[in-house]
Amino acid sequence: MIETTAIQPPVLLTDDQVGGFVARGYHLVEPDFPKGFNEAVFEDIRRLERHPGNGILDAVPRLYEVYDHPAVRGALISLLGEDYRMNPHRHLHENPPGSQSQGWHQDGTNVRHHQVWTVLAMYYPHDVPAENGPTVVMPGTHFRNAPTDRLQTYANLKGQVALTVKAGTVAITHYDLWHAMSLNRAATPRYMLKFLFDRQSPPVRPSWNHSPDADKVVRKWITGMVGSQGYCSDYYKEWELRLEMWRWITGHPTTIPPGAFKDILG
Ligand SMILES: O=C(O)CCC(=O)C(=O)O
Ligand SMILES: [Fe+2]
Repeated sequence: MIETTAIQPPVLLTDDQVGGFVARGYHLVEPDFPKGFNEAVFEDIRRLERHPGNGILDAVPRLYEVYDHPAVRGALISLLGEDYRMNPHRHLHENPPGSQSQGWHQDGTNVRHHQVWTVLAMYYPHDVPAENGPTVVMPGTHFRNAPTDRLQTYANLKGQVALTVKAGTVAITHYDLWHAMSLNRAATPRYMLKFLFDRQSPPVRPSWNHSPDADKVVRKWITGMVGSQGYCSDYYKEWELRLEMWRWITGHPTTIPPGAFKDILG
């Protein structure tokens, strides 16, 4: 008899989680990898003799298990549709002890939009406490196309979030989200595997665990304060943009006239 390993069904996101992604521009997945898995990846990386560039998947084949995990696949299907693809560009980011922090930036070129075509999926094979040089993200900035030279002059931003994560976390971010590597004050390097995933076709219906009551659930994300803690006017200036993204990803190819969110969400 031939034994086959059953492929586990993907764990799709909820309306609340997709709403959170739309408003903040990122979502954290904490897959339940088998005991010892993250440690094994960590060891594989430490044993690499040279940086493999895009060859990291062949150099550390265990990484297939990260991106095939039902929780990771489910999140990617939810945000990019069932036919999403892994992009050939991927990179092992080492943040060595004593590093300088990186400037705020957006990856890719300055062709930005309010849709979800590409995400970064950053996997951390070990715990990343604050002193170990976490990736820092600025919630809500995937809606802001900032000149790269201007971004470089920004330092700590009110409301920035350091991704202090536990081993095995996969941080999925909108491709346009502002982010940066922070300085590593610890004695050990910080590793992060950055993989990109691309949507192949525009959404025609929600590809997550969607309920008919979704609009009630996401209203708090569309109109809630994201990013700066405390009053700032940007949060309501983004309402229309968030709604535009939410409508697009649920399969409504529509442009929202200014102020129309009240008619749509009640
Ligand atoms: O290493 C990190 O935390 C982020 C690195 C990064 O964003 C980059 O090099 O583009
Ligand atoms: Fe980056």
